[in-house]
Amino acid sequence: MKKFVWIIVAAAALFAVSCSVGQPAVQETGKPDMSRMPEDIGQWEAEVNADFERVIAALGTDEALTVMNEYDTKYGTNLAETFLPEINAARASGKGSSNYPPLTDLPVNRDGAIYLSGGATDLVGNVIGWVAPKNLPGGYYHGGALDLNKADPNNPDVPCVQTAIPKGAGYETVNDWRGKVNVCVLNPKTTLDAAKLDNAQNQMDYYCKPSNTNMEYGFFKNAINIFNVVTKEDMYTWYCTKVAWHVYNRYGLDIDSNSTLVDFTKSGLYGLVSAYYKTIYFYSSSKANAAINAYVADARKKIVLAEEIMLSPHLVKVYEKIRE
Ligand SMILES: [Ca+2]
Ligand SMILES: [Ca+2]
Repeated sequence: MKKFVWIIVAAAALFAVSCSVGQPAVQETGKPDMSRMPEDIGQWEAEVNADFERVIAALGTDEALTVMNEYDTKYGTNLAETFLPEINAARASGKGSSNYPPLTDLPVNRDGAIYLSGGATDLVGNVIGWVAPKNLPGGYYHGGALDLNKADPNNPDVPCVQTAIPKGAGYETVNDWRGKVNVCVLNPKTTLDAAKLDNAQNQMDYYCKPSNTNMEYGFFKNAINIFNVVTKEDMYTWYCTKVAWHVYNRYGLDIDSNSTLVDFTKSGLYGLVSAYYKTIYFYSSSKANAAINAYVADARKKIVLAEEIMLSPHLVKVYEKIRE
């Protein structure tokens, strides 16, 4: 009888040890036990962080889908389903070359005009395509600002639109823009001071000129770290709409409307961020939602996206072609 009691005590002790070590508890299926709060929050968050970092590192690579499927299987999320269209779109296309006829009526007549483009078949395999929310007709995510003094009416292949290219800040040509799927042109609503605008464009030229390569293309600092969104004020990491914003910022106008009409929940970035917080705070939906909302509020201020520029009160739409 005494021996039997000892066995029970030993079994209970073993059970207690197995419960307190190795959190989060792993079920027989190999999945973490997400039916109750993790006992060791620090260890749980470290594990999720490590798995999520793998997802982020795989974005834009051939492994992305596999890594997302693994994450989904482990945590019950649906990253792969959410991002499959984004990944396929990024794979299917080349850089901004559509099969549509060139937009020969594209206006090139106003210094400082903002050009925006969008359209699924025009999605370049870069970050901005899935970061940008696309709520408005046109699905705009790409942008640039025209320096009319650089344009040549007789040569549409002259670099004159300040935007971002693989080296960071750079130029696109009129022909580049004529070939895009969906395009709109926004002019400054008021007459700008020509000399002041030229000065702002010349300052931006310092970064856009081909010889300046001391910079990088990107939306996040340190590769694709979604928790380190590059600020508008940063002068090293460039994406297209940030270049256009800088021209106007130097002039003295803030064309980032931060309009609440731009719904960040309609972006790939939001999908990633919410999947992350819903995993790490699976035990508290209010904690997860608070973290997601805080991220969006912070990102909205730091980021300047095409739709935010489109809704700027400083600009007025003078041309638009939506072909898909
Ligand atoms: Ca100019
Ligand atoms: Ca913004």
